[in-house]
Amino acid sequence: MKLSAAHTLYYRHRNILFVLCMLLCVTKRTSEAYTHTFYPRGASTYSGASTTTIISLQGHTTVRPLHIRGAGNPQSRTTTNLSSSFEGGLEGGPTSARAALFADLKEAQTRMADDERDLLEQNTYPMLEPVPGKKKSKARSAGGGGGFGVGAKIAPGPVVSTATKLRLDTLQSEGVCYVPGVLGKDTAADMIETVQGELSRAMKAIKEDPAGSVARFNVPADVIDPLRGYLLLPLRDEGSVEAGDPNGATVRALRECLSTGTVLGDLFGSDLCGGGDAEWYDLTALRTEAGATRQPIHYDTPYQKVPGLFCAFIAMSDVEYSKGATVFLPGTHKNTAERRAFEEGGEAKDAMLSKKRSAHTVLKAGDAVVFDMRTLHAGTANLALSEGGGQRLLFILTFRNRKATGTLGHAPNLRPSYRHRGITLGEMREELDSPEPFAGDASDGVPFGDGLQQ
Ligand SMILES: O=C(O)CCC(=O)C(=O)O
Repeated sequence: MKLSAAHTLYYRHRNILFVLCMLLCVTKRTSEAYTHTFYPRGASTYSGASTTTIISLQGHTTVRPLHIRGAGNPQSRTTTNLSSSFEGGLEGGPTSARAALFADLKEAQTRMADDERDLLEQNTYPMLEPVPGKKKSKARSAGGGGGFGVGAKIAPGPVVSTATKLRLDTLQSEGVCYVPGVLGKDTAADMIETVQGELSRAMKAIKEDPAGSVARFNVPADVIDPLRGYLLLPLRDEGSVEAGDPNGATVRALRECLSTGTVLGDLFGSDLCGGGDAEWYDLTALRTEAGATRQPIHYDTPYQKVPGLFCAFIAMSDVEYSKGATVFLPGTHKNTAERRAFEEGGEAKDAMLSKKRSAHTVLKAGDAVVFDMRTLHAGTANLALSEGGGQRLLFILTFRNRKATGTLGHAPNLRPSYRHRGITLGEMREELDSPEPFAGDASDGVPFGDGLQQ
């Protein structure tokens, strides 16, 4: 088959692209690093009821067909133009080189991700809950990341339930664990409404002042991706602050996720994840829309012996595979041959991926996947609306284990004035136990506030 010039170029240079993409993936969570990376991070405009989408950033339009498994391919598509969504002046202006670079990079990443999907696809299975007392759990034997490695040593720590111990064991041996029911259904539903409200406020704010984009979306306005992005959240959502409600949806969600004795709180509070001293690191919502392409396989923090970052992706509504799952490569948080093949790239990586059993999340509203951020993973494509795609909203919490002293590779995914203050899980728990959480000062004498004041 004759390859187009673009394909030929891509195949010749895909190893270089791979290294570039990995560097980007490691640093992409940092707004500080953003000017060097152009990785798509940020919430965005809605693509509307399109079947598929072309990303058009500041006049630079990508017209390549999306190659989404399970969706008619190539697909008809509509164009979402960020310039028109953010009329009134964007950082960088309509000829922003950064926006053009972003679009090119995004296209290259999608090609790489599609190749990886083809290699992984035969061995990808839904992630199941870990099952106790089996050498290989159902989940694990099905390739699930929820496998339970009997005999894996677990760090001693606070007394925890058998279920929590099983999850910790799984997290330690596989690097990832499916944890159902961390948020009540009502709280999850309230969070959707709250995040939608925060998103409209943030959009309005950056329309008036595009320079505020990094503080709210973690990326400059001219590279906001209409189909995939992060929204940095306040500890108390604006709606509840305005209503004078100390127990708004975000506070309730944090209580259900972080308090001692809760399913997720007991994981974050474990010695493995850093205990009460663990530093609060991410508070964000991840949104993808129908037509969002698959991400390349990546880790969020490079390998170091002691795991530095643990993250929970919590579904605010049911997420079918067609809306985009997260696919994990269990066990790749360790310095194994598989992990080294990934780092080596090229044929070694392809050979590893073609044999590797991977596990993708299937989350109902309120369910979470918790992972050691050294673990290889990727967001899969959110299909066209006609193929079952649609908005996916994840509530994300991350804590840093202070015992890990090596480089973490990314800055906190937090609003700017929440960062680098050493706010701990323990301190957040005390606040959540108080009558007016996060309404006053933190232990450093500075107000928690909305995270935006500098
Ligand atoms: O979209 C997902 O499920 C995964 C997102 C992710 O891994 C990332 O943005 O680093």
